[in-house]
Amino acid sequence: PAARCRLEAEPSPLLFDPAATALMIIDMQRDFLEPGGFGESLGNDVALLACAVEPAAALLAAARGAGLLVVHTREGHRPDLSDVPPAKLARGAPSARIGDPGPMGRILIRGEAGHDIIPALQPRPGEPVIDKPGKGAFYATALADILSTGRIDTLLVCGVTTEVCVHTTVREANDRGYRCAVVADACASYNPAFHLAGLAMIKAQGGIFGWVTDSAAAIAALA
Ligand code: C5J
Repeated sequence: PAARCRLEAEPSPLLFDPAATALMIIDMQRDFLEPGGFGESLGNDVALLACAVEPAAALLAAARGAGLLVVHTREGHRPDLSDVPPAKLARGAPSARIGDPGPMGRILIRGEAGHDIIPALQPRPGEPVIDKPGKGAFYATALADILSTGRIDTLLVCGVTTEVCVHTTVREANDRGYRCAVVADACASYNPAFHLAGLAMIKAQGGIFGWVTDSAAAIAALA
């Protein structure tokens, strides 16, 4: 498809066609961003993710305005835990495990309040919501089919956390041939050093598996 927009990014500008570009918002769920959910159960300070909300909301508005396909993802599991690998369930020493009761319902379980996307980034009808059991958005989901049906070749990616679900998804997408630009300030990590390192890894070596940009540049490119 014809490349019509120019995104300022590192390590180089990226030319993209909005009709072939999707915005992917990764796991901006109450379970990760609000107290009492999965993120906090693992010992994290969830306030560290709040900085990504406004940039992601501005990016979402710009993407909708430009007519991009918007794809939301949610990490979570079936109520009977049949899709949780035992190794994931048993990992670490959390204060509450996946499926345990919490103030936002059962931790990381589909249908519970904590599993929902935060109010500022609620999906609109018609926007695909990918429920994923893993860190990457392609594993055990229909994402590949949705992107190929939409004739998508480029992804703008934001969400949480930079070095876990954003990174895994971008690595998977890169191997599948998608050009991925990660929107740095619309991503966040419980560990700010990991956020920076994660972004540095993506754009190193001439953009070894993607590009890094920010919300101002992405919004300007979509205007
Ligand atoms: C994590 C995620 N960190 N969405 N999930 O477990 O990054």
